[in-house]
Amino acid sequence: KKKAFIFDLDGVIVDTAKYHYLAWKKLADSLGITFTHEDNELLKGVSRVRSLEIILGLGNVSASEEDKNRWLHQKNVDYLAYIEKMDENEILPDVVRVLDFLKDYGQKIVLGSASKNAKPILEKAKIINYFDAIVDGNDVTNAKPDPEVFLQGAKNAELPNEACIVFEDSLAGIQAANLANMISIGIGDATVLNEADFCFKDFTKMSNEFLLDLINN
Ligand code: B16
Ligand code: MG
Repeated sequence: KKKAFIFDLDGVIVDTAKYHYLAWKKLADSLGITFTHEDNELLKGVSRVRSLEIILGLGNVSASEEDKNRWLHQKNVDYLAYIEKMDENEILPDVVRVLDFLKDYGQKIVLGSASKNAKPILEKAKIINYFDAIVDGNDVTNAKPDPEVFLQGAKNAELPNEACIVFEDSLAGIQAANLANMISIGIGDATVLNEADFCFKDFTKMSNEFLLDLINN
């Protein structure tokens, strides 16, 4: 059967969370806000604007719109400097095996990411050509757990929501997939992603037989 497999980007295809962290950390330091790796977990799958609000909240800092916009801009400039050097070596293990398998079976491959930098990242990783549709932070107004990004993905793939399978590393993303009536597959820690229909530590743990079951059922 024809299904659409919707991939989140950060944490599913590539590990850009470390670069987001470094860029946010620089800003937090400059504002005298303590920002740890643990705090960074709160930002996974969360939009850029919302991430800044969370960080300012950690330090009880209030700021004008003008300051916030300047900081958002600077964070992105710093983040872009990190991803500038990215290449296909940063694709997470077995992602390409899964993409190839799905392509071989004639399945649709879609990106559903909150990032406004998704396209350049897919280009640098040299996998943009796998995607039949790309929906990212530039296309949606409502952030996950709102299902907008995945609903738009299904629409662009011209398939009903029930024929979509979502791979996500954030709980907000799993909730968004569930709200969209799609099959939700967590990539990461099953105790965190406890609302997912299925969960795998990473793609190396996901067999071709499992993928075939998703295609056929
Ligand atoms: P940008 P995903 C999300 O990507 C990240 O997980 C999140 O940490 C980030 O703040 C967000 O993209 C926005 O990214 O600043 O590049 O627009 O996991 O939905 O692929
Ligand atoms: Mg993610």
